[in-house]
Amino acid sequence: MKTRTLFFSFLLTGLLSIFAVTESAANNVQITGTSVSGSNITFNIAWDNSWNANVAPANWDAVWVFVKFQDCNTRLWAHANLSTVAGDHSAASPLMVETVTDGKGVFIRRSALGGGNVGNTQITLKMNIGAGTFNYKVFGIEMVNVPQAAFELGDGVSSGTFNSITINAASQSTGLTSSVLGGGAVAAPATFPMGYNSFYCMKYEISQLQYVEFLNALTYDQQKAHTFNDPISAAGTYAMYNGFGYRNGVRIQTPGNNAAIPAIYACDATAGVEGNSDDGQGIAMNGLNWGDLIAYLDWAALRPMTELEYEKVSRGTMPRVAGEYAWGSIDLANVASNALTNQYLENEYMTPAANGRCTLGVGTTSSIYGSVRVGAFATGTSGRASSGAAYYGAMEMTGNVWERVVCLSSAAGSAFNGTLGDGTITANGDANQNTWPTAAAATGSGQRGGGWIDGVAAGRLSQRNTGVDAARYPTYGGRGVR
Ligand SMILES: [Ca+2]
Ligand SMILES: [Ca+2]
Ligand SMILES: [Ca+2]
Repeated sequence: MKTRTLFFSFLLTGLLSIFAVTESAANNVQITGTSVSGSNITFNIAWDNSWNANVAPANWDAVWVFVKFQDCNTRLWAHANLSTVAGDHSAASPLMVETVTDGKGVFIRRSALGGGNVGNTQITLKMNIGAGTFNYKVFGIEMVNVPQAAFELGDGVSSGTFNSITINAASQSTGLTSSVLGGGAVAAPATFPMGYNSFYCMKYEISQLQYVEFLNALTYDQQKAHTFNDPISAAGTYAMYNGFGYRNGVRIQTPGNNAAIPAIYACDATAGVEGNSDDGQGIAMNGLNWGDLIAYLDWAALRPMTELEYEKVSRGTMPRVAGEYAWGSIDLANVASNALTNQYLENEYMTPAANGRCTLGVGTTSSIYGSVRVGAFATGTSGRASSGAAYYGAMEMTGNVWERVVCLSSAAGSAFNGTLGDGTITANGDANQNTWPTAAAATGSGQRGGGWIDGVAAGRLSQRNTGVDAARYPTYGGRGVR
């Protein structure tokens, strides 16, 4: 699997007729040239190293695209529903628009077998929103397709592992008992997403730029719920920590006004001027608690993954290997110190090029004491083991920041039925989707894959960490699925 990312930190604002359109880039997705005509929104999309393959893993990548619109009077952002009729949208070659039944976004992907960079390609989407004067913003998140397939669960040796069983169509349709699952798990009913059915998984952990874009679409109260320091704090205050910590450069560019006007956040890892090329836009967001993660996922109309889905995304259809990491082997070259080149830049990368590169076991004396750029191990020529890629092309499923998962540790976890986020969070900033483990208690959530400070065993594909933790912690981040 070849994946390589470049990051573009531009933020352009254009005035088109009465519409203000903000354009953004998340990871290396570039969305430019946005215009609105009636209910149609047109833009160009580009991203690097896209694929649609009929050889193993026989999947494709895609960009989950959703649109937010801001009422010019109330200044509140809302989620735009898109037409669920494929023929209402259009995409120039080589792309196609894949609609979803809830209309909360679309997947943009290659329409035919092929691979390589996708240059600026025009997309037009039909929105279903009422009349009014609005600003618009188009968001894009890179995803990998995870096809429907049976897969092996558990590795026989790792701490807390499930039993060595196969998850197949029958497992999903009938459920699994506690004794079949093993590992002290509670039973999984047929409604619990087990990873057998197809879904999409974010290619990368949530980046600092993506979190900034999320914060900047919230109200003051919602921002307050998802940052450590209040949005009213002075310009230059870091959002998640007191001071610059753990390579997290998200900070306040313009302070909010007490419970009325939200703050404006920016990436500024190299402190001084916000939004420069060396401001860590692509570094994995850290310091998130469960509530922060699921609010982001609800807002983006995604959902959290289950711990069984975590193993499917990572192992794919390959046979289990005792003690394996997300790249399917026990090769390990954890980057512990002083091997990070182009720090905070869009091409921050790790050396040397050995198999099993990952961000685990970073010590307190390291010059890298925090998460690194998502995709930092991948190059144009790297393979699965050298880039640390999971089977279907997702990156950093081992290490960097922990993957937060819905866990079969309690009834609160097994009740999860895969309800998708709907693009809207509460006035207080909470995710509010049926059966999701709640933000405050986090009961039913767990952690997979290890974080940058953890020992290497934590990165094992089948090691289960079922302890409930609702706190913000410097190695906590995450990603979503749909
Ligand atoms: Ca800067
Ligand atoms: Ca990770
Ligand atoms: Ca919601």
